[in-house]
This record gives sequence, C-alpha cells and structure tokens, in this order.
Amino acid sequence: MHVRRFLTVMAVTTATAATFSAPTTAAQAGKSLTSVIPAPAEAWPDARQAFRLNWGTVIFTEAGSREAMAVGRQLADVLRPSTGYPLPVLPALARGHGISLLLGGADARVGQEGYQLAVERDQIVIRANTPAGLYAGTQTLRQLLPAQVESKTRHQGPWVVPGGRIVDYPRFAHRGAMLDVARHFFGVDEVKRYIDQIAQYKINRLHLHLSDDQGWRIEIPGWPRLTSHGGSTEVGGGPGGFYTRSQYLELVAYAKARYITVIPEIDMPGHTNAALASYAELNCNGIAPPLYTGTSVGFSSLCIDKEITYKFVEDVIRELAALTPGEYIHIGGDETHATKPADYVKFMQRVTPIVAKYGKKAAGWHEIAKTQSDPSVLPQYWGTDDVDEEVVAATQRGSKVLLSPAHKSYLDMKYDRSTPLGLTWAGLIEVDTAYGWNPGSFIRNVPESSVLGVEAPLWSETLENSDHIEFMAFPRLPAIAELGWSPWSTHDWASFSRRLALQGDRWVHQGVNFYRSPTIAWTS
Ligand code: TNX
Repeated sequence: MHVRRFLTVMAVTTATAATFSAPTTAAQAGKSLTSVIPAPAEAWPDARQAFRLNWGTVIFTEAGSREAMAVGRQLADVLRPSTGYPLPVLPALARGHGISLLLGGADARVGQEGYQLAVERDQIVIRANTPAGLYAGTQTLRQLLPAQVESKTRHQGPWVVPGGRIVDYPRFAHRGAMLDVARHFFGVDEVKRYIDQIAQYKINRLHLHLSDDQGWRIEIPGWPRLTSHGGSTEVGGGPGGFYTRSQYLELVAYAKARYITVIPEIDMPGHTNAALASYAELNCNGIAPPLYTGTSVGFSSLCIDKEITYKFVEDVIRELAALTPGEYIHIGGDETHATKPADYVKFMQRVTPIVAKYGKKAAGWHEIAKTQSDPSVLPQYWGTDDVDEEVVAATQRGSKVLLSPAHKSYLDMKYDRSTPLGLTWAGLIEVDTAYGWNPGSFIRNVPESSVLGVEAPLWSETLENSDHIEFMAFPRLPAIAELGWSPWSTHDWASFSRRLALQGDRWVHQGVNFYRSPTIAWTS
C-alpha cells in the first residue's frame, strides 16, 4: 500500500513537472480574476502574480479554529479528485507554498460574510472576519481555477489561479433559494446536491417549502398522520415522502456547513389539503377530503374558528422552531382564496405571535403584509409588477421585505415556449430577464434600505428529480445570486453573460444538467 502510494506520487510529480514547463497562463485560458459569479465587489488583477497549484501545495487554516479547518477540508475535497494532489489541510503555524485561510486582519469592509483574497506567485491568502467569509472566499477561489478542477476524475492541469487581489462582500444580507419539496418530494440526497450547487454562488438561505395541498413533508410529534397519510403522495400520484426529524436535522447541518441557513415553511391557512386530508378535525365540516395530486391552487383552508387549528399550528411551530437554528419560520399565507379576508387577518394575527413565542421571526408571502403591524414579520414579495401599497406600508412601519418577483426570479417559469418543464403564468423567463432588474429599486417607494434581499423560488409542480431541478435553476439561479451579492455598480449583462458561459464549463464537469440558453455563448 505504501509503495503503491509512493509510485502514484512519483507519477503525478513527473506529470506536474512537465506541465510546469508549459507556457499556459490563466489569461490565455480566457480567465481573469474577475471571471466569477457573483462578480466581486472590488478586484485588482495582477498578471505577474499567477499561482500554480502543485503536488506540494498545502491548505493552511487559522490555527485553533475548527470551522476554518472544516472550510479548508471542504476546499480540499473539491480539489483533490481532479488534481490528484494530496493537499493536506494543516493549522497555519507554518508557512509554505500554499493556500492560507485566516481569520482576522481583513479589510474592514468585508464584514460578517465577505473576505479578501490575495493571489501571489507563491501563495494564496484568504482573510475574513468569520468562517462564513472564508467559505465565500473559497467559492471564489474554486471558480478562479480551470473548470476541470470540478471533475470527479483526474485531469492534467496546469492548475493556475490568476494573480491579484479581491475585496468582496455582499450587497444584501439575505440571498436565498427556495425548493418546493411538497408538490414533488425530493430526498435528502437530492436536497444536498442542490445545497452544494447553490453554495457555489454565495447563496446563504435555503427556504424549504415543506407543506402544500399535495404533501406534508416533515414529521411532527403527536400528528403522525401528517406524514404517514399526508406525505404519501405528490403531484401526479407518485409515492411522495417526508423527512424524519433526524433527516431534517441532517439537512440543516449540511446546509450550515456551507453557511446556508434553512428557513422551513409550513404554508397556511391555505395550501393545506394534505393536513386537512390527514386530520378530519382540522376541517370546519369535520370531514377529511381526499389526498390531492393535481396542480390547482387556492381551494383549501384550515378552519379559522376551531381551537384545534391553533393547537395544531402551535405544535407544528414549536417543533420547527426546535429543529431550526435560523431566525425565521415561514408561515406561507399565499393564495388563500378559500379563506375569507377577515378570517385570514384573524388567523395571521393569532399565529404570528406563536412564532415569536418560540423565539423566531415570521416570514410570509407578501399577502401577510396586510395583516400585520409587527415590523419583525418579513413579507416575501412574489408579485409581477412594481407597485404594492401594502408592502410599502409595511416597510414604512419598519418591516424589511424579501424580493422574489415571479416574472423575474421564479425558476419554475419556462425559459421560452419550447421549454419542456415548468409553468408560464408569470411569463417566460430567459436568463437576461432573470438578471435584468434591480432589487434596490424594484418596488416603487421601497428603498434599498428596506430590502433584506432576494430569493429564487423553485416550485415543483412539473419537476421530479435533480435533472429537472438543475435544468430550471441553471443558469438562472446564478443571475439571482449575483443580484443578491454584487454591488449594483458591477451590474452588466455583457460581463455577466461572458462569466456565465464559463460556468457552463464547470457544470459540464460537475454533471449539472443545465439549460443551454441560446442567449449565451457557451464555451463547451
Ligand atoms: C404560485 S408564488 C404559488 C405556488 C405555485 C407557484 C407556481 C406563491 C406564493 N404561490 O403555490 O407553486 O405559483 O409558479
């Protein structure tokens, strides 16, 4: 075993030596320090300072920080299979030819999630105030390496990183993706795969739409039929599924290791057929409806005047709050066409304090804005125009707003008329449309200071597996991610579309089933 390993090492060393003499530079490969998504806030390329990863490269991480070491290990896990290099991860006591991930000493502007990156001939140094910032820096570094680095199999290199300095930090605190696991259920591995994909673009929130008419996807103590019955199907009549408590915790931890906070959503009082089918007593008439596997919306409602409704809601919120470290629980509240307007207000005014009782803030689809004076409640705007008086009023009372305008950010809309998956109710969304709006001035009379951030929702009426998820999310998710992270001064379609083309090369190596939009000059 030892000998074999030694021989492999020799072979790799020889190959490396050969490639070292090749004159390829990162610039010749069409890549520069700014060829990344999201665009960095500030960058100073320096053509004299390219760094080459080699067999001896070490990843040094802040001594004494387990989190920094974990970030270093994740970086090594990406780079090892393709480069074949050992890339040991060691505490940054020693210096040497390496990539250092260090806490402290960064430019003040990097804040809690940003980083600075310096690429020199003999070392790369990423500095941040937090491990989250280090993680963001390593995502940039990945993209600065040739696309083949994303492969699970060995490639030749050379593994050149263009030289220079970056100082980078987010425009908005909340950069989200939503996955609807209710219309079609996605298993733990499928969700992890999506988490890995979105983390590359500095997405820091994953909103899981855990319940809807077609399915209930999370175990709740005391209410076993929610999952055994309510979780037993999905759109089209497939087997559905649900997460056990420990599976949900596993997803939360997996996301957290990638600096993504899970926001669980239980949609109510509408979009509740799966719960109503599971427990007759939740229905005003006491009769459980059948399970639903179609795609209509707006036909179900919890019974607003029954006390059992609020015991149910409290049991659900208590459990979600206990399982979720993040500050928000999303309580839905959209499309409640089967709930009288006065009942909707009554319901939300009773339910939002329950969220606060368990130490969390409530998020809700923007209809919730009409029921609230509590400025901690976060309306999520999903409308298709730029005027909404209720949202404006909420922001004037001090609420922040989360933006996911359906005609721009809905990843489940078709790209064009021939897209085989997806819906069209909010329009056709090519990648330039997804990219072409400014969250800071999108809703009339909502200033940038009232915008918490952006989210790209992926509803799953037509989506059944990871291939489908990827086809709809890529390339549009990176467009929304850039709107959330990069300063508006960097906003430029020509630049974005060139950088997006390079992402396509990475997706090929990652096995991501992306949509080859004809508007992009893909390079592979
Ligand atoms: C509207 S957007 C919905 C969802 C659907 C989606 C399909 C929103 C808050 N509600 O129930 O899945 O359209 O695009």
